[in-house]
Amino acid sequence: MVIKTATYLISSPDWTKCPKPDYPEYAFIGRSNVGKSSLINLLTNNEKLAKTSGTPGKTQLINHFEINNAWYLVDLPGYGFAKRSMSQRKQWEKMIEDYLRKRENLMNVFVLIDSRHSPQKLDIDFINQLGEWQIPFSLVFTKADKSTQLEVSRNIKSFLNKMKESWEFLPPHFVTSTVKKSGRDKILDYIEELNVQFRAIA
Ligand SMILES: Nc1nc2c(ncn2[C@@H]2O[C@H](COP(=O)(O)OP(=O)(O)OP(=O)(O)O)[C@@H](O)[C@H]2O)c(=O)[nH]1
Ligand SMILES: [Mg+2]
Repeated sequence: MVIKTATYLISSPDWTKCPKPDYPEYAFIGRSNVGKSSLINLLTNNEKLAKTSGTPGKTQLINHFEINNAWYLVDLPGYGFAKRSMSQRKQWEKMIEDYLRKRENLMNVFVLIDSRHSPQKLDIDFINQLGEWQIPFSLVFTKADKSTQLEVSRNIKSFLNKMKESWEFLPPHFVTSTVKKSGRDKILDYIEELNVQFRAIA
């Protein structure tokens, strides 16, 4: 898929303030600092579109971007950010749960996982929660440039093995690096397929 236009639309404190759900939508979520905003910039070929930072907790609201006047990308604040108070964490949970469960045009959630680490409980718990809510998702293993290929494939394998303990079918997965600019085409092709499905059911 060719990205012709990518524009920032709005940052919303909750799902009721989001744009009209008339386009298929794709949200990016994962641990703080895993690279959600950077991945959105890689996909859209625009390094300045979503705000990134070396310090976790940069993205705070539900950020909508409109692509090709046809679909939405959504940048979400990350989970597992240690410097948040309990009440901020509860607020995050409510905002995210409501958005994920109520957003009717949400076609897929991309859950980002840092490819440098072995399976983390926080990520597995979040994925199991998505399962309970029956929200379609796929996995993106990020920062593949930061370790060897062998290490990355080992971590992916053990993550998928961990998932097999509670999942009968495994979701699609992608591997990305914003430094090597890799993984972009496969994700965009996948989105394109889902856009076609959205048009068929709309
Ligand atoms: N080497 C490398 N660094 C990356 C990659 N993706 C992201 N980063 C870096 O990781 C840091 C965090 O990136 P962000 O895109 O801001 O992460 P985020 O998940 O949006 O973080 P929050 O909004 O705080 O939840 C930045 O310093 C990025 O430059 C990657 O593929 N490779
Ligand atoms: Mg961010």
